[in-house]
Amino acid sequence: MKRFFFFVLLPVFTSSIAVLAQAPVISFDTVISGLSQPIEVVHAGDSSGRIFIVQKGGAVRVYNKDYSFRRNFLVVTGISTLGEQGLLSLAFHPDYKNNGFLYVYYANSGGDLELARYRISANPDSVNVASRVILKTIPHPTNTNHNGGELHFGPEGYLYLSTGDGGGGGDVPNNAQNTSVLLGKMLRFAVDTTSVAPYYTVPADNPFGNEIFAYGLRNPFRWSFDRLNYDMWIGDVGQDRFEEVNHRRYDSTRGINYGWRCYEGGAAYNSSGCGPAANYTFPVYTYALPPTGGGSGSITGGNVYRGELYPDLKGYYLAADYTSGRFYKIKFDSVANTYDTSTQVVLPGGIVDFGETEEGELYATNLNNGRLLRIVSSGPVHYTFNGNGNWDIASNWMGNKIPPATLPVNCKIIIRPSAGGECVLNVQQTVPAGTEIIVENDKQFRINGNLTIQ
Ligand SMILES: [Ca+2]
Ligand SMILES: [Ca+2]
Repeated sequence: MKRFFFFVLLPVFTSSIAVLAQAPVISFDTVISGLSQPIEVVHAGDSSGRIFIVQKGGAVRVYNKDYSFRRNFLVVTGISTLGEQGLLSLAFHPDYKNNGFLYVYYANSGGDLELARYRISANPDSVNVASRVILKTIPHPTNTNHNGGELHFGPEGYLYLSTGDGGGGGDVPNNAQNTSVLLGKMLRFAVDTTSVAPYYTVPADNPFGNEIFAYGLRNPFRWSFDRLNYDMWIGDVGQDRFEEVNHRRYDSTRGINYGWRCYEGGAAYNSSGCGPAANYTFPVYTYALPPTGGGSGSITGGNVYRGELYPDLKGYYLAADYTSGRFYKIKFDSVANTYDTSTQVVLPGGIVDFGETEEGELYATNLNNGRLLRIVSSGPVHYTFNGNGNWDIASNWMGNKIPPATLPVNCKIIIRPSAGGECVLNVQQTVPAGTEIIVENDKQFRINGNLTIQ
């Protein structure tokens, strides 16, 4: 998110990116439009299926699983939206369903970085704005850029937050390497240990006795946990030469130094005060800025696809360049410890976040054209029906994808009736010979209509 508002042409830098994997071709379905600078998409993990869209200006909008608008969920006030500032992230407490706590991260009216907690009101679609408490304010003087950041809860219930290095260029104060400054870091907070201000404590095994969990980051604007295994994937926005993707397994991330400003990607940047290269953890993937063909500017780190609709896409980490619209599809082989990467341009650019729904389907937000986009794969589709109800109601299907009247080949239909009750399907459906129809949970379903096997 380095270059929202301007574009700099640099000399062409030739890279040698090997294209190794036959990744599925991806495209977008626009599912919600007319948003105002949507900067993040998240879910509440409360089995409601609702989709929450965070807008840079401070509003959070809540939608039903079928993309119909419910209402404005929250407006965060007292923020600055200059340049890269604004409301940047929202995370729901893992036990949100019971305690109603949610956390937001933004630049406050003075430009400092702030982590705050709210609580839901009696209306499940409306936050009690008077409930706001500030957990942490991190001084971020001088510059409006490089704020980070994204919030996620880890498997141990701690809250993780990525912060930018303080901005400008070159990290002149050397914040990212300074383990007593909270800029240019992955931070970690224990939020369930106290009910009094500041509503968190430092986890006992944080490596430096403060909120820092890992360091040496420049602008880790977007990052994620792999929902399968909590591997940490960080997109770190580079200076002038390289954008980078960092990946560590969950149990090998604490205390890691990701290198900035000693290194930009794998290349030395400013060696003043730096130790030997072995002290630093280098990215698993970098791309030159701009690559041949031109136009890259800022990486938006994404997620590993763990959804069910597109079996060929499973296990791929997706990231995108904000400026070029170039997507990076990285498949990590945990046995060989290798990373196969392929690229694809999906225009227009403007992607500032990837996020999952509760069921694990992957979405992206486009800051510039105000859209929520569902990631679509060219590979086979597994249409999965959940619960009980009508075949032709989109929200009964995983990813809101109803099988088309005539299915393409190589698809599966998975019927997953919920426990109890009879699954009745009102259906007019023609399926090619050889299509697998799988009924799970040892249940039966009854068809009203025509299910024609060709
Ligand atoms: Ca780095
Ligand atoms: Ca995200």
